[in-house]
Amino acid sequence: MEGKNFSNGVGLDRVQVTDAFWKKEIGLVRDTVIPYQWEALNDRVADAQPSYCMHNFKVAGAINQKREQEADYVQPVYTTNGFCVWPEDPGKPEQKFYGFVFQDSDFAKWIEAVAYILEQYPDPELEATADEAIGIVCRAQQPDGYLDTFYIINDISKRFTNLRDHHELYCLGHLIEGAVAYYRATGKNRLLEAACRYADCVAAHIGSEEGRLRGYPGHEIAEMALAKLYEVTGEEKYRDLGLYFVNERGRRPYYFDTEHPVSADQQGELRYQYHQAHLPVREQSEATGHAVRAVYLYSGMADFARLTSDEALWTACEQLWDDITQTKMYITGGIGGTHIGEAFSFAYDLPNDTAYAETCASIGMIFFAQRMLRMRPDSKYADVMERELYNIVLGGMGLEGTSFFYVNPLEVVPEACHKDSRKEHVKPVRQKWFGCACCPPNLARLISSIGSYVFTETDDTVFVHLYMGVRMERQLQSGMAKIEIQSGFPWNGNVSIRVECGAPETFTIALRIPDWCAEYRITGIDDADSASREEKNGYLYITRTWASDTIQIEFPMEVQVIEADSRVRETIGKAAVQRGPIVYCLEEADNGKDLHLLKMDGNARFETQEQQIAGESVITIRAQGWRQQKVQCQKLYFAHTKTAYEPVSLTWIPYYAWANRGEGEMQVWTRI
Ligand code: FUB
Ligand code: ZN
Repeated sequence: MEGKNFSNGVGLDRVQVTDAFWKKEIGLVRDTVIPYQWEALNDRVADAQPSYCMHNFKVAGAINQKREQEADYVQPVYTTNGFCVWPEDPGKPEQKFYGFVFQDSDFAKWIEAVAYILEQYPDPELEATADEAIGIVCRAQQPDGYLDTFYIINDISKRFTNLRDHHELYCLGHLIEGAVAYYRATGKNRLLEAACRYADCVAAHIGSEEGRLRGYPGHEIAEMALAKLYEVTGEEKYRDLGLYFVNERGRRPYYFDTEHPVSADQQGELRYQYHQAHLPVREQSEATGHAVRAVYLYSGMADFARLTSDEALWTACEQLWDDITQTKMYITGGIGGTHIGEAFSFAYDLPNDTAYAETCASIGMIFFAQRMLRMRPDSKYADVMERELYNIVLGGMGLEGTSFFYVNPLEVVPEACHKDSRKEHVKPVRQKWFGCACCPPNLARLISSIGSYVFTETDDTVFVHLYMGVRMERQLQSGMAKIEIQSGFPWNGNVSIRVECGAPETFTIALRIPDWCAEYRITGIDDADSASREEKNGYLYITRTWASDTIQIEFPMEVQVIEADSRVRETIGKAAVQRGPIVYCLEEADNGKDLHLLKMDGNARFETQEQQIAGESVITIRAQGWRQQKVQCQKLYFAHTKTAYEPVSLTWIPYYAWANRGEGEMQVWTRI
């Protein structure tokens, strides 16, 4: 692999977010989302679907305690289909497991977000709540390290019998991610030890050694989590377990068939695609199946490609990346064209009104992009990272921080969501919480750690992938250098970078040139001082001797009218509006009902203006367009005559800000 000069991440211990836009988002996570989610995990949010997450840990802990006290204690055994919401009063049967089988992961994602916040904003009260929660979780752990409340409560003898569906390894993965983050933030290792013990327990039961189950996770994430655990502990056993999971997937005979014998008519390989288990991973080049699972797997593959310098694994990752971004990704960055299996559809099948585009899947794309960037800095990865961030990630949460989208459509007609069961998954307004609440805490952990996505670095180069106000420190031979970025993103493309070195030193700063920017301007570097500049793979490399210098870059943010490849049937004859990293949409609140009757003019004068949406200042776009006039006709069908239009003013708002003014129509793609 190209010189193997891989980059390192630059974590929150060295990056401080100073950006007004992102500080507000992080503040929302700290002050609103985290406390709200803690209430949700404890089932204290009125009118929201209960989580039962902490309830389950408490029950599992009590069962543990009882076992210790009564040697002949008999565990409760319940019939379950894996998604057990019990019909009885949830207040009474304390010893039962409630909710989805992966409910434990809600805690893990919450504690991860808490950790990122504590790393940036020490808060003894929040830390005490977190420690208390960790105590509840750790009390549920079995003597041999097993830690999944579903089986601890229901029937521990059945653990590891349904790796395909029962998410024990998914919960392990999230637990590791949360535990590593908490350890890094606080130095406390109680949860990290619990995660290591659970990983050890899994390794004792699953693997290629004689007598172990040759299984792998039905829902990926343990792969990338184990890579992280290896990097933080230095324990090769965690690297080996993660790599085993990656290598085992797709091997024949299919492991899942040993768990779930299939009838002859079910033998097709299609069903393995759901789990990305249809082929050994190095032979995969098309993204298939459940979109979140897929991108979590690809992120783990990228980790192991880097950790083991595995060229074939890298090539597969790159092909999968290109397949997604060139044929299966919405303009918003959403992935997963069909709600059936929450999955990728076939190439170019990107319906707007039935899109799945799960929030978690876009977060997974950011993980994937970050890992690809560490191996080979190419702006194609960071461009997508930015697209995901400013559109799906921000849009996944209400501007107030207490309502969320799971599915992120590009076109909504509320009546259709209410009356058409094919669109049941599409919600016209954000929800307070979900029974299956994977997305909200995923958003919290991503937004709170956003500073760690800005840079990667090698010995001689600092790569800037995202533009936001940050301060970063970098060790040089002569001491610490400070790099400070100020940026007007996402509303204007003015960026200034100040470098302060103790003594002059030569190194490279590589700046991403965003894909939406045709021409940029750079000032502040004196060309005569032999600054070497080179554009490579979408980055401007500036190599010079830095002392105390400031450079200014301007990436002009023009309004762009975007068309899709003609193979995307859903968008033929339509266009979308984008400005800088922000994709725009039309909403009923500004443009009236029946958005499908509106038509835009690609050559119109697009004017930008600042506008308040639900108390938040955003830049909106206006242009002259038309509204098709209704034909007053008795019949459903009639002979075509000239279509009549009336001129109207069209107003686009940032996609991320939609559905903050009540229920109404929305569309990203408009007739042109
Ligand atoms: O299966 C766990 C999570 O729930 C998945 O990542 C989501 O897609 C949802 O199915
Ligand atoms: Zn989700």
